[in-house]
Amino acid sequence: MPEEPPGPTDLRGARVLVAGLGVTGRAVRDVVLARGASAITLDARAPDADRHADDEVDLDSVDLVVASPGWRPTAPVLVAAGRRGVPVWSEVELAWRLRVERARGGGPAPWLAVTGTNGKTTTVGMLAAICSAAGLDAPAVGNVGTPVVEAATAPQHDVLAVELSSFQLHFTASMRARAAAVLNVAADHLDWHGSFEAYAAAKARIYHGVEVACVYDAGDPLLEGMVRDADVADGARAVGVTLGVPGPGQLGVVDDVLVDRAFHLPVGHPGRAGHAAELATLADLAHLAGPDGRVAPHVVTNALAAAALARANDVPAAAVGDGLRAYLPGAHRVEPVGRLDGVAFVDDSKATNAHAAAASLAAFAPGSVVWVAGGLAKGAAFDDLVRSRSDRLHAAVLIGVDASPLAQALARHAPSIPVEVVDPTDTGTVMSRAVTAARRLARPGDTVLLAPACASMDQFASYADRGEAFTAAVRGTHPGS
Ligand code: UMA
Repeated sequence: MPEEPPGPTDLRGARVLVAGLGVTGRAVRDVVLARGASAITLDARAPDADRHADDEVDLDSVDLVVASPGWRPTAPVLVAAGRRGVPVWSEVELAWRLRVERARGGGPAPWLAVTGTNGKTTTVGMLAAICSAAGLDAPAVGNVGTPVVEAATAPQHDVLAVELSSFQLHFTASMRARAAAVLNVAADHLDWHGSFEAYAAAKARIYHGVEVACVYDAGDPLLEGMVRDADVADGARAVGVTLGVPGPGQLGVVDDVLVDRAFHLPVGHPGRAGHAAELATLADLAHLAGPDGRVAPHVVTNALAAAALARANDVPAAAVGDGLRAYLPGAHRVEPVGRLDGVAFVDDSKATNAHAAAASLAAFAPGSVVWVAGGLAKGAAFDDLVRSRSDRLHAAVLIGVDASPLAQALARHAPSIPVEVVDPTDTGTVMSRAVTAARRLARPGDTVLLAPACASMDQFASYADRGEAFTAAVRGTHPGS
């Protein structure tokens, strides 16, 4: 089993440095104070933080650092803490250690954990809906928005559907999920992690100590290797999901039916090999179909992963279809936001990396997309994305501080399409100028698609803020439009 990191779990009297005072840091501060610790908050920008620069912190009077996900491991205060032997935990590590008994009894709520470059928010949403359909109090928490530490210290929950980013996993060591899934791993956040290998290693941490099932895409050798190498509890199983007919021990699809050959009968049952449980049909996902009326393959994979995690927590098969029908995706995920002069406008601001933008572009007809892209590139390259999706593009409008890697990829792999670069200097009007440029380039029948392939933080507070600016510009409600 993975080693527990050193540090106090009983926080009474502990002096905790809370690095970051955003959504995570505020929850961390409240919880540690409630547990009898003292807290010093450090944030370069939040005006109400106790300290605003690393050198204002006296590490001699700190027993524990809890780092928000946006903090890179190379931040000087984290490096200095590590050097002095002061433990550095993620908020997820803290949450795991402070879990409380469930009100309904039976120990703390188990965690069903999901990571992956793309699809994790959808998957925890589906998972929470499936568990709720089975009568469980099962919130979707973590990277999706609610800090894990808030949910883990609230006794009313029966099970937690936990979305974990690679940032959150980096400083997490003692978590042992009941079941965990890595959906996919594509290059992202390389500026934070330093390399693809380090990013993948952070994702693989989710499997450490898993009790019941490590869920993975059966067609992905990288994920299969992660599962093979994971140090799990005795009896934990590897459960692959596939869009094809599932093998023994897998979940998959047979004739439009999502079926379970992993959890349908106990291991060792004589009828196990010859049977499967029906979980749901593709019709249960019809409300999630893309603009072309098809349910995209990655949506089915997400549903299978969510089903596998729920089934690992003994959720009955019938709840899967009920939950999937009840699941509604959040805003800013391939969301149609308006139509002007025969041109559709679609907000997929949640496509914050090349992999997600590729999935988004694939849903549109060839030559029909005016692509609004750009932002903070996070060290990524866009050649594969543009090469594989150039057939979808009619034109491109580039926003953000990192326009040049995208512009170069377009010049190399889609030289004939017109590209307009929006001057990034006036942040307040960037989206209305982008929408104006896109309208000029679009022909009736085209779609203006915001699928930036980049993070939003260069010019917006979040991907949601970026999507809202796009919607406001389309609807003419933006002050700059
Ligand atoms: N800060 C510093 N110095 C630093 C870095 C940050 O002072 O070196 C400060 C910032 O001024 C800010 C605070 O730290 O006030 C922000 O902390 P944060 O960036 O960790 O953000 P939170 O508000 O705590 O939100 C985080 C997640 N953000 C990131 O991972 C960047 C949220 O995910 C998550 O919903 C929330 O915790 C609750 O778990 C957002 C995200 O963009 C949606 N996630 C990435 C993604 O999905 O791709 C990983």
